[in-house]
Amino acid sequence: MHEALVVVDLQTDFCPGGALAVPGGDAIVPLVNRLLGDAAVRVLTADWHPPGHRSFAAAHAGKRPFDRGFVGGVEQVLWPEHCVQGTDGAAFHPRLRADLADMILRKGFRPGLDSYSAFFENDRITPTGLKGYLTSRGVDAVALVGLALDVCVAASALDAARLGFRTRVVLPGCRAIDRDGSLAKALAAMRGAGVRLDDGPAT
Ligand code: VGL
Ligand code: ZN
Repeated sequence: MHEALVVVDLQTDFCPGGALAVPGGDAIVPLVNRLLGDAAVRVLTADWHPPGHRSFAAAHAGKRPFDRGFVGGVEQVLWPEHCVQGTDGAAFHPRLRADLADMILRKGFRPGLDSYSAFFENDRITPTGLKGYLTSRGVDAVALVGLALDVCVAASALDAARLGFRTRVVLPGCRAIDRDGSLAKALAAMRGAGVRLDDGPAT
């Protein structure tokens, strides 16, 4: 059985200068490339929203980015417009070795529903297909890196653990948005779910 490396949303809009920049988001690229080179199964995910997606604050009258609102019946943060399908901001970071990917999984493409996890949409029911892909590749363990640690990486890790994959998050390969204590909360949730928080390879 194999471990898959899942690189979450390492896209231009989540890096400094992007529409929903994660502090230091681009600093993880060299380590992520190194891990990709060594991984048995290599998956990249991409946040991939249609214009006017309901997770954008601009799609809700009177709401501003980082206010809370309802998207597909789910209460969540409303975001600045980001990762719009086909735009430069939705492209992978230019130095990410996307050529090494076995599989590229797009998520968040349903106009009225958001998708943090690489495994399920935010309704917690609609699958992305990743579980089937990994299982059919003989994967029983998942290592995660990417952006943002406290949003999509954490949601993906929690689902991976819940689905029965041995799951670790390689912390130096991640960066967080960390608003209102979201990072501490995400780390506690992952620990509680049996996700290993890995300090990464010795440099
Ligand atoms: C993400 C906020 C909105 C992420 C995606 O990839 O962590 N965060 N959409
Ligand atoms: Zn998004």
